[in-house]
Amino acid sequence: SSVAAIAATLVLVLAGGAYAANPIITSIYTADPAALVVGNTMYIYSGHDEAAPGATNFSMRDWHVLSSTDANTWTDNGAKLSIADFSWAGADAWAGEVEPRNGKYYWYVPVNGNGPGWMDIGVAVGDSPLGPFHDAKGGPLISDSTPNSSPLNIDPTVFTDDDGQAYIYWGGYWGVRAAKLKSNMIELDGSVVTPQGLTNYWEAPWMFKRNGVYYMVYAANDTNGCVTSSSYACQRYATASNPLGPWTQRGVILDQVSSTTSHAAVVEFNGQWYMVYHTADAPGGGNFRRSVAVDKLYFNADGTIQKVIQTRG
Ligand code: FUB
Repeated sequence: SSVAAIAATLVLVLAGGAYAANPIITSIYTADPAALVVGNTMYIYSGHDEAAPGATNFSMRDWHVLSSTDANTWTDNGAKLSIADFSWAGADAWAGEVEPRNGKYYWYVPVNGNGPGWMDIGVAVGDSPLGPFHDAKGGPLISDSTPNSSPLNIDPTVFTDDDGQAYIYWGGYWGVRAAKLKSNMIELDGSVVTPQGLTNYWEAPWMFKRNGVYYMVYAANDTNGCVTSSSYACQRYATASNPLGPWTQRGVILDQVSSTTSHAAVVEFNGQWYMVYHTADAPGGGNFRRSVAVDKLYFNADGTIQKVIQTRG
């Protein structure tokens, strides 16, 4: 009833969890958000779902940049990077992330590299958070030379430590990998390692540091208190005292969402922490027609993270 709806809204407002309008953009379907704060603006680098209603697979060809100065009202700045920007790629503009360095913005993206394997990771570079961006390498940063090899080279997340060393983490479908990046941000530095302790890892790593602690947020698909079916995913997080681990898994911070996939970013903006993620909640939405949502995230005094309350509608 409308009385119940008003009461539910009041409860959320009083709990401090109310949030204006999820999904944040409904003019297109958006997915796989990565957040970046530059000055007074939060940018979300998002995928773009173009699958037809009822489709049974992804149709993703470009990435959009969303922006806001209050984490409440969002602008879609349009497609700022596309498969067509990588001459060596042909499809599958999956989950990317932007990392700044020396006044440039490096956009790491998984794409179908048209090689013997399936997914490669490329990197584009631009002079501003909104680009324009162009292929920084002319070929993959990480390539898949083996058909159907596991883990897939998808979902890169890049983190720069206080000493200036940058790290890249990636991988989905049973595995995560990590490596150092050279200061040019477009070459791996040293060997690829397998981080330990990211229990039930499935895909979508997101790395950040707070009060000297390294945090890894990731999609997990275990049915042990996390999801109702392994077709779905929740967001777990782990902490470490070293950027390459080993990690200690700390719990679930986002329950299963309405889409089968779950992909999140955690960011501090104007003194408030947020989780940015996706759901199937938009009108006409679905597993391949997803939409980005934003909700507040809270830390406990001991550095652990409270479960995010999904505000819907
Ligand atoms: O959007 C395509 C894939 O689905 C992403 O790479 C994964 O993180 C999952 O969201």
